[in-house]
Amino acid sequence: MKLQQEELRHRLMALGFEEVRFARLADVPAAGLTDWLGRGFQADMTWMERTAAKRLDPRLVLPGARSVIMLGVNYWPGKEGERGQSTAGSPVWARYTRYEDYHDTFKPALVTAGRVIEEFFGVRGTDYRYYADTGPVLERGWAERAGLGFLGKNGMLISRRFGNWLLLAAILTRVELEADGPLRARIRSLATGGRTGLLCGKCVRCIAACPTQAIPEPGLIDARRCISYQTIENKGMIPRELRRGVGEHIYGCDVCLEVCPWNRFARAGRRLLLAARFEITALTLRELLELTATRFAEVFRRTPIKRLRLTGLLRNACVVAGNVAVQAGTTHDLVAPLRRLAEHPAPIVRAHAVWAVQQITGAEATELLAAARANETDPVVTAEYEAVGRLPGAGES
Ligand code: B12
Ligand code: SF4
Ligand code: SF4
Repeated sequence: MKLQQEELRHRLMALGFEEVRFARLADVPAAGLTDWLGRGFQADMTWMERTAAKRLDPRLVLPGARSVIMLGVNYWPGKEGERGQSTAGSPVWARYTRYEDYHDTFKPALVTAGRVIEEFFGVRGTDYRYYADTGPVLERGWAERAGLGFLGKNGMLISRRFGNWLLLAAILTRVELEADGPLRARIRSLATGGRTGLLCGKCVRCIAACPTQAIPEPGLIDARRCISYQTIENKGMIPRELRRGVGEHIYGCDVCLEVCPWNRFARAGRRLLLAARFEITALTLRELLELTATRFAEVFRRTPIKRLRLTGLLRNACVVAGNVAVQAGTTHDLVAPLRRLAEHPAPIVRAHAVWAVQQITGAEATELLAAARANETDPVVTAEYEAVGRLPGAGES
C-alpha cells in the first residue's frame, strides 16, 4: 500500500500539484467552525451555515468516505508577477487574482487525478469527490491534518516550503489510505498544545498589520471586517467605517499573508495549473473607473474577477480612488470619472462614487455633485450625500 501511495503521490505531483498528502477522515473538532459561526464572523456567507454539518462530517458529503487527499498549488508569482504592484497609488490585486480563475484551471487536473485513483485502486467515479474551494470541506483543517503545513495566526495554512502561497484542493475518497500525519507530530518539541500558530512563536505581525483589525484572536478571521470579504464576497455596500481601511485593495487582500516571515521560503511556482494574467496589474485606477461592460468582459475574461461583475469592481475602484487621493493629499484627475459614476445606473456604484468625490474634494463635493444629487431618488445614495461633513477629518474615519 505504502509503495502504491508513493506512486500515486508522484503521479498527482506530475499533474501540477506541488503538495500531495494523505489523511484519514476522523473526528473533526466542531468547536472551531461552530464558534466562528456563533460569533457571526461569516457575515452574509449564509452558505457557510447551511453546509456546516457537511463541513464537520465529510461522510455527509461522500457516504462511506475514509480518506482525503490534500493537494497544494504554489502560486507565488515571483519577480515577474510582483512588478507593477509597488507603484504608489496603483490598485493592489490579491495575488491569486493575477491568474485565470484557479477553480477552472485546476479542474482538468482534478478530473485526471480521479482517473488515476480509479486506475490505482480499481474503484469507480462515485468512490471519490474533488473540490477546490468549491465544496463543503474544511480544506485548511484537512491540509493541516495531512501535514501540508501549520495553521498560522493569520488563519492561513502555511507551508514550510512555500510560505503562505498554497492554494488548496481536496479529494475525498472511499479508498482507505495511510495517513502521512500532521507537521505537529513531526516536530513535537515545538508544539504549543494548540493547532494554531504552531510555528509562529511570539510573532504577531499578521494580527498587527491587518488594516481593518479583522483578526480578533489568533487564527480567527472576522469576515465582516476582512477586506477580502468586503471586496469579493460582499455584493452590497462596503460599510463606511471600513472604507478607509480598504486602502488600495481593489480585489482581495494579502496583507496578513505577505508580512509573514515564513514567506522567505517562497519561490516562483511551476504554474502547470495556473495561467498568468499579470497584465491586469498594469491597469490604472482611471482605466478601471472608466471600464465599460464590453471592456470589463474582455479584460477579465476567465479571471476570478469576472464573478464580481462590473458594478462590484466599479464599487471597489471608487473606494480605492477615495483613499488614494486622500493619501496623496491632492485633488485628482479621478474626480471627472467619479462624477460620471455618481450618475451610473447602479445605486451601489453611485453611492461609493459620491463617497469618493467627498473624500477627494471635501466641501467642494456639494457643488461638484449638485446635478447628480438633484436626480437622486435612491435612499442608500441619498444617505451618502447626507454624510458630507461627517466624514474623515470631521469625526468619522
Ligand atoms: C469562507 C472563506 C473565506 C472567508 C473567511 C476566511 C476564514 N478565515 O474563514 C473570506 C472571504 C474572508 C476569505 C478570505 C481569504 N481566503 Co478564503 N476561503 C474560505 C473557504 C471557502 C472556507 C473557509 C472556512 O471554512 N472558514 C471557517 C473557519 C472557521 O475555518 P478554517 O479557517 O478552516 O479553520 C477552522 C478549521 O480548521 C477547524 N478545525 C480545527 N481543527 C480541525 C481539524 C480538522 C481535521 C478539520 C477538518 C478542521 C479543524 O477550526 C478552525 C478554526 O478554529 C475556504 C475554502 C474551503 N472550502 O475551505 C477558502 C480558503 C480558506 N481561502 C483561501 C484564500 C487564499 C483566501 C485569501 C488569502 C484570499 C485573498 N487574497 O483575498 C483570504 C485570506 C483571509 C484569511 N486570513 O483567512 C484559501 C487558503 C489557502 C491556505 N493556504 O490557507 C482557501 C483554502 C481556498 C483554497 N481552496 O485555496 N476566505
Ligand atoms: S486578508 Fe487583509 S483584511 Fe483580511 S484578515 Fe488578512 S490582513 Fe486583515
Ligand atoms: S505573521 Fe507571524 S504570527 Fe502571523 S502567521 Fe506568520 S509567523 Fe504566524
